[in-house]
Amino acid sequence: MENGNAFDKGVTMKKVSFGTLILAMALPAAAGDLHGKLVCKGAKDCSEAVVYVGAIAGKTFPAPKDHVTMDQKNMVFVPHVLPVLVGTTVDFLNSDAVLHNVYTPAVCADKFNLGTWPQGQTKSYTFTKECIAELLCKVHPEMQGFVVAVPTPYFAVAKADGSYKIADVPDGSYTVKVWHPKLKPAEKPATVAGATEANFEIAK
Ligand SMILES: [Cu+2]
Repeated sequence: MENGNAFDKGVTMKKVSFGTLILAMALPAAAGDLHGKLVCKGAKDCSEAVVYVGAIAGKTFPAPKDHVTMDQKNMVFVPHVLPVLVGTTVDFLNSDAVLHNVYTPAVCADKFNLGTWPQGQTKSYTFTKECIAELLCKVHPEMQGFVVAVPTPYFAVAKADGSYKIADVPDGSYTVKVWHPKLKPAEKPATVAGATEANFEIAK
């Protein structure tokens, strides 16, 4: 009996190894940087633009375990525009000695009102839906920021000059979208095969 079991185990292990090898050969990890240049007509520059891959049919991404921080420092939201994958928890840190009162009018973020909290502490909100959440402060009307919750982990904020790069996008056909707080959103299909370029012009 014991010998028989040992023999079976040996055979099984060989099969698993062989199967894994075939799988690894059949699925080459083909991916590339999706990159390009935006022209942001009517805006100061492109530094507030978010470029991202739209929802992929039949594909979901697990909620990230790591939280992302949005700071309130020297009376501004830092970063001003924060793209995250849907499911991400954002920790709103108050780095100022004054009290802020962070809230959003966005229905897709439950119109959250986090209230006020002391310097050095955080309050959190988990973005469970695709959402553009404008962040405001009831105490300081000049404060404004954005959390942009997107359906894929493939996103980037453009540089002021409009250049952007989204690293390691798996090969495939996608809809690439651009959002800017002051300009009309845009989108276009793009087939990623290795390093791929997609350029956009957005305007008011
Ligand atoms: Cu404030």
